[in-house]
Amino acid sequence: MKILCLNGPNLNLLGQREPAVYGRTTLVEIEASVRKKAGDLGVTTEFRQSNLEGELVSWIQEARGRFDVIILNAAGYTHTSVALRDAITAVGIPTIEVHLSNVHAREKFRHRSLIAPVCVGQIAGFGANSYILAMDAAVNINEV
Ligand code: CA2
Repeated sequence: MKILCLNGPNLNLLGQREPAVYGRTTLVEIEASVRKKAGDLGVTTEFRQSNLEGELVSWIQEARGRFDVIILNAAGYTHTSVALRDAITAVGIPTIEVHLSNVHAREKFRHRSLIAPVCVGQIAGFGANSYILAMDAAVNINEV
């Protein structure tokens, strides 16, 4: 199984700003823990981050035929992006929505996710561990 883990805007700042909301773990450290988990599960993973909506759309499109599951923290684009939602629908790759914070316990505008209806499910509120939980969900995706 090949898992593509995509991260949206500003997640490159993790660990440097707003530790009270997002914790002190950096994205590089999250990538390392996802890689270790992939090794433990016997799957391969690719981990990317972009601040550009179009680049995320292109990566989702290019995943067709190359990846079995997408783990996506679309960050701020979660709440705004019709383009990301359309890309997920177009490629038909099972996608798991991930958030570090519990978006439903935060500002109202974060309660709405445009991508949630086209994802298999959402994991939110477990900090960096949300990604590890998503890896477990990914390897069992055919059981859903
Ligand atoms: O909780 C999450 O994972 C979010 O996807 C993070 C996004 C936010 O817009 C979503 O509502 C929930 C924000 C990512 C920005 O991360 C920062 C990290 C450090 C400093 C500032 C922003």
